[in-house]
Amino acid sequence: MISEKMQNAINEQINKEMFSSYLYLSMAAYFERTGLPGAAKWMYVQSGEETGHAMKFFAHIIDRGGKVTLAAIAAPQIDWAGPMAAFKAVYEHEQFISKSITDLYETALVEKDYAAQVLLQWYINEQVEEEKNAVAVIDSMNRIEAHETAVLQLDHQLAKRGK
Ligand code: OFO
Repeated sequence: MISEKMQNAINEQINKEMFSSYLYLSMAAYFERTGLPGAAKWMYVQSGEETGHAMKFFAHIIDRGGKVTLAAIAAPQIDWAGPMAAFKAVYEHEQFISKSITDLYETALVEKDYAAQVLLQWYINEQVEEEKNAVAVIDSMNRIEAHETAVLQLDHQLAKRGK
């Protein structure tokens, strides 16, 4: 059985993961609107991953006989100053999520919740990947600067994201 404290903390994280999914879906719409379908594809894939993250926590609470409590998902931003601003926002958001995951891990340590600790180790690794992916796109964009053709080439590359 999961403690109430751990359960509540995971429920809050489910909301953050669902918000992440919503945020990246909003970015996908932004990229569709601004003619960068490859970047939109990247965001659709990312949005789907975030729903998966939420569902992994969801299943954990259920498996341990706890109560999943879904809260309202805040409205995400709908416009960005450009592709670089959007991907920088991804990186900032992922840093925020990484901090949130390590806070959850601290709670699992205090609660002596070993099952949650094992689950959270997966998320700690995943956050390394999430931050790395955002930084990789920002780095490519930094090299491109204002060359429109190169932006379109990068967009073509982003369209190849499988998962
Ligand atoms: Fe769920 O990792 Fe991104 O937000």
